[in-house]
Amino acid sequence: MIYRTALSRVARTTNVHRGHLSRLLSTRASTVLNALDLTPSSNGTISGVYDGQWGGSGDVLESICPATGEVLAQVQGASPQELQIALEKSQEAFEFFRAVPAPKRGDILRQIREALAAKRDELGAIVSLEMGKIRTEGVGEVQEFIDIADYGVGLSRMMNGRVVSSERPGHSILEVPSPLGVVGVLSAFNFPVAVYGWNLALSLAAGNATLWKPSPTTPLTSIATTKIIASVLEKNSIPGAVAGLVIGDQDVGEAVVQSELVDMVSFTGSERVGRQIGKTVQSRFGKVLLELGGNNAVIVLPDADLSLAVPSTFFGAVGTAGQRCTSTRRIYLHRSIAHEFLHRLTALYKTLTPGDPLEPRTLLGPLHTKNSMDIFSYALDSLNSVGSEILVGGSPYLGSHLPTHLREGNFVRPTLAVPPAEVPLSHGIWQTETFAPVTTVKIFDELDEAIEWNNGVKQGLSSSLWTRDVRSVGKWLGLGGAKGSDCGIVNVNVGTSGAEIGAAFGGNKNTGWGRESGGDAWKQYVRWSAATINFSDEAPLAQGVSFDTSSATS
Ligand code: UN1
Repeated sequence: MIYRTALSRVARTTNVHRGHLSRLLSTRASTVLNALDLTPSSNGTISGVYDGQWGGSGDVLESICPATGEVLAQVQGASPQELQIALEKSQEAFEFFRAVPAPKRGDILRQIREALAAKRDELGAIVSLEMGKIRTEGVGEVQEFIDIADYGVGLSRMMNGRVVSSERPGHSILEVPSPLGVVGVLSAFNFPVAVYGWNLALSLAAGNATLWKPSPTTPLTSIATTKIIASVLEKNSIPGAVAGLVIGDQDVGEAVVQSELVDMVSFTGSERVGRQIGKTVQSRFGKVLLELGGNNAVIVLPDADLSLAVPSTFFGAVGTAGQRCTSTRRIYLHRSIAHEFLHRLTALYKTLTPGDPLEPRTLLGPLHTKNSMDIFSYALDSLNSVGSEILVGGSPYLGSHLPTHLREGNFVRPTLAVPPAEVPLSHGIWQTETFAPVTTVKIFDELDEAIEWNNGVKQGLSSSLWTRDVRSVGKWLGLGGAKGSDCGIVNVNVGTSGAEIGAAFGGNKNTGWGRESGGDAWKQYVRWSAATINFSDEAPLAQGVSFDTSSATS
């Protein structure tokens, strides 16, 4: 219940530390930071490097609260030399950890799961404070880490290879998974806990060392998370570099991507950066796992249950202030229900009011950065330039429209827009992923047409169909070779966002083809070898090849 207390004292400030850079922090923020032991050292900064020991002598990054504009802390990231040491320690940690039996690694993960669960609300609060998502979603993403940790504990006893029949007598073939090495995780601001959790849980169960380079704008969340994990590793005498942390800007990320010491790079972020990372890692024949842009569509058929479809689409479009990779960007409505659907949806939009993400009743938090505000404004300019009808929203909140303590926050009005029917699908309005709550609407007459629009963008992450008709469902899922959605996530009567951890998560096409989280995603975190074993007294060749050496030796 730290939030209520924090809010009631929001105007008060406390002196958070004693160093020469001492400054005042609001009680709202210091309550959240103190609960996670995030206190600056004597030079006024918080250490942003962990490789078994905490350090950080590189660039100083500021963590800024998106709701209030308050500087929450200064974090000192990795210098080039510290990064090199962290990479080497990751390698050493891997050499140790690979020999720990997988179920024992699972036991470590179970303890990490327990430690995270014990701090779930506190970690959720730092996510809300630093990233800006509302409280239930902040806690929800810590829950997502807990869930995938459970999954990883189970996996640690099930990461099995196979025995394959050989065509040769007295032979057998094994497919053997072995730990991969060092996995570099470059995560994005929008899921500063869960996406790292997806990677760490699988990587750790598989016997790897993981080095995390989080978004430079959510450093406190990553430090708090790493502290919890480090305490478990240290208690079990496991090298801390099994779950290392290097905070920094682009240069630190690039160094991780380029390093031959990193066997796999798992990157979540923009298509532009992902394309570059893919090339760089490929050029040194490393493995790469990409989770890039989404441009997710909802299709609503005449027989859809609108009492479910409308609120679910509302959450998909405005939840996390439109900053999920899986957020709903496009809504395709059948002509017969379009009017009713939009009437109900705009009514819901109009109930939204901006608020402090730490306050339990808030549904609309801020955008993460000022840059996100520019992205929002740019999208609106494009929509207006083609003469779109703005059904609701259409502008940022001015400071004077906001409660006093949120005046510096990055708040915008979630927007629903209907571009003119003649604007082609190839237009940037339809093709560009806008990482903000801007959703475009179009009317269709035939499901095939709507599926074509769904598939007619470069990205291929998530998609939803609302219907009760099994024939439409079969087509949408592409059953029997039907031309359905080409996305990695193809939902029916469920919104585009909010996937559970059980299935593999990821997208096709420009979304990067990566798969994280559940399903068979773990198979990417190991190296596979095929081992043919001959336990006979003959040495025949496969495919009946005869290579007669008798004349050569006679
Ligand atoms: C992301 O936006 O990068 O499916 C991840 C969802 C969440 C994860 C989103 N479970 O919306």
